[in-house]
Amino acid sequence: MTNKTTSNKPTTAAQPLTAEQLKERIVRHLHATLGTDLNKASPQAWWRATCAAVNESVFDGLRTTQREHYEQDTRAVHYFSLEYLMGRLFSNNLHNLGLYQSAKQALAELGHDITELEEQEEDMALGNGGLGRLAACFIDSLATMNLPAVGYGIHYEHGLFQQEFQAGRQIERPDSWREYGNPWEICRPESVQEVSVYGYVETVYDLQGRMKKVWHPGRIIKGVPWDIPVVGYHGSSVNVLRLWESRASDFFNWDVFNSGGYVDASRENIEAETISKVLYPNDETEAGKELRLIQQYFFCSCSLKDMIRRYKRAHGDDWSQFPQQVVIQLNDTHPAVAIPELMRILVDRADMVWDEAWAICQQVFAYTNHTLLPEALESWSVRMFEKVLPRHLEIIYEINRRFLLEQVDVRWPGDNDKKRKLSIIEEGHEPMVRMGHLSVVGSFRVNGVAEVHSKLVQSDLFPEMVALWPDKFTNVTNGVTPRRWLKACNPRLSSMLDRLVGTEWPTDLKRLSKLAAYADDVKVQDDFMAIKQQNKADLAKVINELTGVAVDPAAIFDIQIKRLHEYKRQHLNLLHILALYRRILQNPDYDMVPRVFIFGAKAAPGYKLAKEIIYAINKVAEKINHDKRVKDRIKVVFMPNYRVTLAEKMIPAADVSEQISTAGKEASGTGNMKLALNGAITVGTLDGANIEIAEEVGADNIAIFGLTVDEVKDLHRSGYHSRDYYHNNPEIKAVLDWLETDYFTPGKPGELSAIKHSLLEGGDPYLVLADFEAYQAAQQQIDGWYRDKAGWAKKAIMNTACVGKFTSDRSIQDYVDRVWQLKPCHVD
Ligand code: CR6
Repeated sequence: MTNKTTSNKPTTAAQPLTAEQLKERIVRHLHATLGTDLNKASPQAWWRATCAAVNESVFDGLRTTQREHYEQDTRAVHYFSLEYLMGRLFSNNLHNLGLYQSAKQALAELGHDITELEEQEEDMALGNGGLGRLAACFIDSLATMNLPAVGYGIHYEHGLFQQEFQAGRQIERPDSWREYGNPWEICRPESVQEVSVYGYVETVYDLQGRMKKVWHPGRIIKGVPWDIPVVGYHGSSVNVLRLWESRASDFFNWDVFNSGGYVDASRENIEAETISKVLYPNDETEAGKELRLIQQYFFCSCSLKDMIRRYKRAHGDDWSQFPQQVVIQLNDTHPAVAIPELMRILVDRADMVWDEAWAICQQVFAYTNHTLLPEALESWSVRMFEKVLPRHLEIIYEINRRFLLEQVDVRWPGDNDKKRKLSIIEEGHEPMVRMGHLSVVGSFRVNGVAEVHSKLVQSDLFPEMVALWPDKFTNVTNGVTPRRWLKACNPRLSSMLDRLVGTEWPTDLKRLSKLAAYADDVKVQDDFMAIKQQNKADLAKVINELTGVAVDPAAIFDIQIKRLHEYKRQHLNLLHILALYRRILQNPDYDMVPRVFIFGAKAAPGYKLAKEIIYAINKVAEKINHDKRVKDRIKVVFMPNYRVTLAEKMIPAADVSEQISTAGKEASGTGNMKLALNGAITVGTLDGANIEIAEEVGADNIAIFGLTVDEVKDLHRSGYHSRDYYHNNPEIKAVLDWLETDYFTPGKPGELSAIKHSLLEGGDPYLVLADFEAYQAAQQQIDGWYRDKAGWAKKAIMNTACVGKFTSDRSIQDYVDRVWQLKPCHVD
């Protein structure tokens, strides 16, 4: 390989711009790009002019990085993801370029507060939750570590819906993040691709009598690429996130248009543009909709063709170097259709023999599994697959035929049970294509996202695949970028860390461990808690603006932020709040440290029970917050429209981090890492990355409770009867019965009964009642811990000090070592 192979330590930023130089740029763009003037420019115009000023540096880095990668002919990772939850880019780009302070000063001298201008930016919410945000953290790390990488995805016109509450119920509003354009993206018409769907396959024979398959597509769609530069931290690399927008193909349109069918032509236009219109708002569920399959295929096909075009520019028609130059990471099974698509391109288009093509595929793809939940494991009906991608279905059949014959039957001769279990096609009334099986068969490496999860992927999900290919399976524990999730979002704590452990921690997070030496230092404890207090005061203002609820920053801020799902058990948190409320009503002197329970969560629009849980929390909040007898010991707030930008305001202010999923259900979690990094103490189950967080911070600094993965399995095996807990624990019985009365919904008894119903008649599939007792005990432990100010400060400091492992730089280094075999390429 010809890569320049220096260490992947980021280089220091080139001479940063002075505030004076930035001022000149901003004013120039105000005039020349925005066409307005200092005295009449709106905050939006100021923000855009500043973005344009910043982009001068971004584009410089982009050009030099691309030139260097081309000249060095670097091996690169291609991250295929249907989701990128980027949030805002303004302060992120400024921080990563080392320009934040200069920009702050420049804007101040121009009469503007930088934090106010930051509010001008819409979140780029092209993702649902953890999986999409992980992709965003990963591309930040890749650029920071000078690793050649391209992110590929969809340029959705509408990102994740915006959430409002009306009388306590979730209402979804469309998200139009780029209604008035987005200053960070560049359209690349020169790299447009065309993608086919529908139609039929013809078998033909060439002059040598060789059989060939010819796909006659029913429709051709144009993919227009939009590039978002991804700026590494204080490094010189600027990578690209390339997002595809669908348009009607000109060719198809003109045909219909010329024959007088203007209306038909517009219909085709609309249908083609529908593909990238909207992000599916489901986290951990698969709807099996045709449009979703087309979305997946559209972006995979565009991306593969784009990669191949770039490869051919350097290597012509010689495919032999392709596996050395290219690795594709599949972010869950969503882009798995890329496997048969690459086979189609190689076999049908490049006339390669099957074995040679398959050998290439198997060196190129790697697959990350992000869930064990059965409802999230993708499978497509054979019927639909055949309609949308008839040639790909044939290819999948052939992949499967060879797999069953050459692998499964050799290993387990004549064992039809094994074949049935391992087949990519699930037989039955409605035959299905299993995308997880396809991903494992087509990849050279498969990883889970936390130690326990990777073990379960191997033992419970794909045990036979492990028997066939033990070396294929590995773990890469998730991580988060400390640039966004500490440096940028928590400037107070960041400058304290700069003083105590030096300024290198953003790219070498293990350095935070030096902080442990100060955990008993009274001055450091006071400073640390004073910062937390200020962050809480800031959040209290935001809470008041968004919900109208006044909260006291002296109370414990207890935060649960994540998608709303039964397995995440926001309703366990709610039952505990009800129990506390009941204790207060029964004993007016009930002694507890005042606590503010803060929620942030969107429910998938079609997920009824999740929406009922939101409604119940809002109604309970309303009642408790207005009940004088509570004397402010409990406040409950549900922050509307939880998103990256809100997370950045909430995480620095958290005292307690709720990570209370049923053991075995949360693959990793990443919010758990962000909160611990900012000094929150976790109340959590032994699930996902909580286990590794507990190992790092030590048992004294985390409140672990509840059933373990093995105990959960045993309980299900021996027969779980949630009613026993209801009848045996008077507190559980009382709070569930309470929900059925009209106490929280005056005049409307039964409005909140869905929760009780799911926990009793519904069998409580996520063991809420089984874990209640242990959960309330852990919460009592938290209450006790908080009363000891110095003790709490020490625990909080130890959390920040001990979670260096969870930087996404470490995750990326693990991928490099265990999967990608990639070398950094320094850019001057
Ligand atoms: N919902 C997991 O549930 C994990 C992320 C990123 C999830 C979560 O535990 O941290 O992926 N899974 O690995 C899927 O989206 C399928 C998630 O975000």
